[in-house]
Amino acid sequence: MSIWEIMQTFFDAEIKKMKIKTCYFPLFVSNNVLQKEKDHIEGFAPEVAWVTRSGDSDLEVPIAIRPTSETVMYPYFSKWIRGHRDLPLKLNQWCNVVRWEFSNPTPFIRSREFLWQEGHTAFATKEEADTEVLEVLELYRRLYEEYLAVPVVKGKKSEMEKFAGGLYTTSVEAFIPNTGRGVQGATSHCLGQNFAKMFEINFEDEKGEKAMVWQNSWAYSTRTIGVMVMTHGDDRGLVLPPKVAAIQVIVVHVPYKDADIKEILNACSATVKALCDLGIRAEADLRENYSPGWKYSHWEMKGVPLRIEIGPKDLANNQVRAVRRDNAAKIDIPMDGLVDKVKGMLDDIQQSMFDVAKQKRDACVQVAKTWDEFIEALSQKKLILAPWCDEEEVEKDVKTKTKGETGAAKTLCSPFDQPELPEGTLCFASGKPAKKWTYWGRSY
Ligand code: 87F
Repeated sequence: MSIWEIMQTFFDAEIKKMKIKTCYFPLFVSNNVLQKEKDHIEGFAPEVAWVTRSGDSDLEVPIAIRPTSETVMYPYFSKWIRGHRDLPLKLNQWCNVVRWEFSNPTPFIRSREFLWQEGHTAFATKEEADTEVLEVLELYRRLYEEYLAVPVVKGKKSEMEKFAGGLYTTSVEAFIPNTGRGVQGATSHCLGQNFAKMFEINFEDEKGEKAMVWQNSWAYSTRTIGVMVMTHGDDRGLVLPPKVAAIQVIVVHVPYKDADIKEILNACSATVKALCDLGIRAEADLRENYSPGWKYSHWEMKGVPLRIEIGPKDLANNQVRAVRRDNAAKIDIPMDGLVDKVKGMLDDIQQSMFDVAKQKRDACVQVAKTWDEFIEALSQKKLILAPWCDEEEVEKDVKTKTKGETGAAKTLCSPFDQPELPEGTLCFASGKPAKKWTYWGRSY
């Protein structure tokens, strides 16, 4: 839970700078309002969970549990927005949602209940909405890259993969080299005026004329944690980036038969205090009923970025031994200047975890210019960058042709950062003129 809390603290402070207000709407959705969005939730309907009973009696009308809150919030947007001075209306709520997943629920990645933030905003102009979509997407990038040390690609979803209720969808996309799968990290949608029409969210503009609002919605969920775990974890367990680790440094005492244990314990406690005083999240594991070796594995499994061992020899030399979780490097650090040195090491771990993850991710990127290259790269679990004609029929066709036990290949996003597309480049799948470079792969 600390990981979530740390990310929440960062993100919440950032959106408050953007003047987004905190709100909370109910968990239960009446069938009535849910049906308002009928066209758009049609595809999602099987995932909606319903409360049908209380105690022994059936409810007169079943009540849905929110899978997302458009239908809960937008009736109020319609009431609250009257004139242009009521705009922009920018709200965010932190809550849980329920989606009854059938295919392969996976902890954190695809679970039936998850935590998220959902931002819902309304503007007088499309320009303001467009700007915010990208501002929020940049926060998602920072969350992944600066906090979770996970490299992501920012880009635009295809028409097939976008949120059907919106105008366009942007996302940050991660890739898991071990499984060769892409994973959508977070989305920031421009909804256009679709929901404004459905929910009658109108306002009187500066000229006194009736106008419709432009809306956005954006979310990241506890899936972020799953992506981080898969990116960094190894055979010994979790590996946590220091910035999100609840315990950044674990101090373990190493007793020897004849040594003065009191002195060692005191040194451990003093070390923890010195670190904590300067804002490092340090704790000591001074339990007598576990051996140092047992504790090492225990804290390694929990992903603690740095372990400090203090034994009689270290005391005699006025130093401690530090062991990094990410690369197992062992370093003796003099007691003098310990805190600064530890701070530096934590920064270094954070950076090096990102660098290693990026290097592994980049090594998986494969450019495919023809169908054969595409199929070959797919079989090698690559993150495929291919020139594409951007036609829905072609994406459908690729999906059909690549359907297998491990799922079909689909577009992940078209990166904002586009490599040069030379005149005359053809689509890898259709042979028509290519319009853009797009990332493809199997995904979670
Ligand atoms: C499942 C059941 C019912 C996704 C669902 O991405 C409805 C839905 O509307 C549904 N699964 N969606 C799309 C959610 C779109 C949008 N909502 C606000 C976001 C960001 C936060």
